[in-house]
Amino acid sequence: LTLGGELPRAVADHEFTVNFQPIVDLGSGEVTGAEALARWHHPTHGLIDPLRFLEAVERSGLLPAFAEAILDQALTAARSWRDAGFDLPVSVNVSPRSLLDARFPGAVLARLRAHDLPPDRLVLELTETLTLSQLDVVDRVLSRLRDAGVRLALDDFGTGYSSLSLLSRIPVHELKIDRSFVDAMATSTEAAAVIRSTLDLGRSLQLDVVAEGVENEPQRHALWELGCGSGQGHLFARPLPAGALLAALRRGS
Ligand code: G
Ligand code: G
Ligand code: NA
Repeated sequence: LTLGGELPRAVADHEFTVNFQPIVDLGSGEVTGAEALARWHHPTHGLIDPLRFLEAVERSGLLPAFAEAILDQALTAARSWRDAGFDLPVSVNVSPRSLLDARFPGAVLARLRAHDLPPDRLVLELTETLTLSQLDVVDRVLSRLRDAGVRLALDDFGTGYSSLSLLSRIPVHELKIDRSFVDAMATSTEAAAVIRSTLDLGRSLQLDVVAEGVENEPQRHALWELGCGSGQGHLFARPLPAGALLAALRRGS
């Protein structure tokens, strides 16, 4: 990737934007939240997906500035929905490296105060790529956020090597079932078993469970029958700009 050299300009010129994918109640279809997904509006390459630039951002010294820009846009959106009468929590993806940065919790809590939002309106989505040797630092960072009332989710649950040991070390409020399992659940006994086990775990530990990548009605129905209350995916909506999501909320769709 040769885009790395352009990152300072991209941050300075606010070329990073965020789209929001609704999270819905799988029974009623009601929107119960939204996940912020970063995009790079590159002046000549157009819209670039995070998978093509996140690694470069994480390797650069610009991760704190990037993360703060994304968080700020996510909270601006949550504030605007709340002001319009839709009090939805917003979920923001966090790079593992941010969790090793002792300044991260303070920065997050300062942004919440700046937008005058209660901490429980923010869900931080963590991935399982954290290594156990880093857990002491990560634990301190996350405890500060959790104690302040910020909600934590384990993303792509079931795909990592350490899902269960991670869960025992880092208490979270929510598990997100990786879309690979939803995609395969109709044809793979193993995928369906992972989903059932995750839902059991969620019930035992009183965690919310959200299914990702729900693309069709049979998947929605099967998940609902298994006791999965929430989901997101193309069946409901693709990631949308904040204003378009608000318009959809106002239409009631
Ligand atoms: O929306 P899309 O399919 O392009 O997202 C690809 C991946 O990038 C997703 O797995 C998502 O978790 C990750 N991602 C999207 N936005 C952000 C972000 O703001 N920060 C981090 N760290 N990851 C993100
Ligand atoms: O796991 P994570 O939250 O990082 O993944 C979010 C990614 O999944 C985003 O890139 C988003 O665009 C993508 N996505 C969202 N809904 C669907 C879907 O229904 N099907 C597929 N294939 N991808 C989806
Ligand atoms: Na995510």
